[in-house]
Amino acid sequence: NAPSLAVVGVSGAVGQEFLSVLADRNFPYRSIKMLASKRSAGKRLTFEDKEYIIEELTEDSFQGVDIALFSAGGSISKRFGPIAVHSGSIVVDNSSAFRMDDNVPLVIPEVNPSSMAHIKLGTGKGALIANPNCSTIICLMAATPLHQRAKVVRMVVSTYQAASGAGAAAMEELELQTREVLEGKSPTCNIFKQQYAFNLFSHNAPVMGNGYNEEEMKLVKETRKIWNDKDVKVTATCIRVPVMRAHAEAVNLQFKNPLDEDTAREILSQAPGVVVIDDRASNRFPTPLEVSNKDDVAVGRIRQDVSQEGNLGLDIFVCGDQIRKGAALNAVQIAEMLL
Ligand code: 2RA
Repeated sequence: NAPSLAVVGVSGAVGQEFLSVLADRNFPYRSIKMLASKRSAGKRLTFEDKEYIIEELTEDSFQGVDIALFSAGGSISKRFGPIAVHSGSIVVDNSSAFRMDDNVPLVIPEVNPSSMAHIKLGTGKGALIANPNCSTIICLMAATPLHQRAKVVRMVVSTYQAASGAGAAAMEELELQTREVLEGKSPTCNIFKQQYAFNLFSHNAPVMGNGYNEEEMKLVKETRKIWNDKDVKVTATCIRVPVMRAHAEAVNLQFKNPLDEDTAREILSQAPGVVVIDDRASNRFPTPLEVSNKDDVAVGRIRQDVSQEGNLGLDIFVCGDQIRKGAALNAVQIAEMLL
């Protein structure tokens, strides 16, 4: 029979999108718990014509819960993920807390479904499944079908990341700053200590000793884990841009075997969860606005890399909704694989 669900972090942007995606996809459930911090506990919300009261997340929240969708930050996942697993729940965690744990599958359903094949509902045995970082999901949705055909040996990614990746408050501040600047006022800078409207800046994740920020190293490490390929060379530059909820990424691929752009375009047009927007004549290519609130990742600017010989290089441009396929949709698709 249908599983019992819990949504942890239900008040956040991704938490709300979990509910939208569950409803859109008619995900079957016999019950659903809305869990959040003390601050949100007690508030009411309506989901699928039924009213719920948001409950405070506690160590007892997971009794009888079959699948728990988490998106409440790494510290909440670290503390309550294992408790939920111990209660017998299968946790799909959107935080980075467990992504690189050897015994935790890091899953994009269209890319590496077999990595979670050993995890079954109804055994009473809990488990942890990690949702990859949004920029990783969006990139690999397009890069993987090409990798499977011609084997990527090096990938260079430049991201143009939306405000939503920094949370609902960042989206609100971007809108506020935009109004303020247009009205000639000085911008309110609470989330990012610099002007965001009409500006762009290196991703706000902490910068590490090697000069990369954590967002860039997630792309490097998560790609290797998801592709199960410790040798693939990946480098990335992640930039925050004044766009609301969809990431854009320029991806350069170097292959072991030749891959021409027409074959690449054909592969991508058949790829699940991907739509090709690649109209050179009218200069029409993927844009963040066009993919916002949509499930599919859009890919275009598919062209041979002129710096590589013999069709061993390809450049593409990818856009995907950060909150949907970058987080909530991917997590719900993982949950669907458990049904
Ligand atoms: C960002 N990847 O876009 C992060 C969100 N988890 O900042």
